[in-house]
Amino acid sequence: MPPELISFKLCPFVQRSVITLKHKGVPFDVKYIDLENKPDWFLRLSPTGKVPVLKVGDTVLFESAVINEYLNEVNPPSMHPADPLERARHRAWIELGSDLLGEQYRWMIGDQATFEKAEAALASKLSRLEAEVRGPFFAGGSPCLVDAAVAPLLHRFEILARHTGRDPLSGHGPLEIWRDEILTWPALRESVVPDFEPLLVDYTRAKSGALAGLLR
Ligand SMILES: N[C@@H](CCC(=O)N[C@@H](CS)C(=O)NCC(=O)O)C(=O)O
Repeated sequence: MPPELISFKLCPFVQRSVITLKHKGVPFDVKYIDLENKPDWFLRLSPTGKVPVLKVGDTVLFESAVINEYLNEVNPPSMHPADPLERARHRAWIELGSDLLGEQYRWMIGDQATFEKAEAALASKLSRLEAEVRGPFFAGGSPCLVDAAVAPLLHRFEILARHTGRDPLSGHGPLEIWRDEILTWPALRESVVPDFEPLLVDYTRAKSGALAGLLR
């Protein structure tokens, strides 16, 4: 039986796991849920009440970074470095990727004060990330788990920049090069539903934050 991914169409954490599944060519089933109205079966399954959840037989996995580690281990070749220290360093940057997704969400939906605070935090953390990117992918010529973890962030910035004129990646040259490479990655292109872009824009507009005011 293929693994089953419990998903929400706009969740960047789910997207991380879809990218890994697609990159590794693993067949899987998807079940979408409404996060505003979580079904009882989902709440029984998920200890955090959050997506993604990956069901492998009767085993329930949660937390996108953990799901990706599992998928990577059972579907070689590995998207992690062989050296333990280097692997640990990659995991640290995956953690920063999670933190950046939180900042991006606050930037996307927050009121003016929240938006400005998030934008300042993004500028500082993106500068640190920028210094680590070897290019064109995070660690060189082929995608690794850091790419899978950060791709949803770069993808959303690219879409929202086209619709608002506001781009936190602007001026971070290595990140712009990385984003452009990520956008051509087949696993990224196949990781979202076909109407992802209008859904993301509508979601941003509906939240009525400072960024929604810049939508054109
Ligand atoms: N640390 C979690 C974060 C997952 C997460 O925040 N998922 C959001 C959707 S993008 C969610 O399910 N939110 C529902 C809720 O918090 O009630 C992971 O990496 O999987």
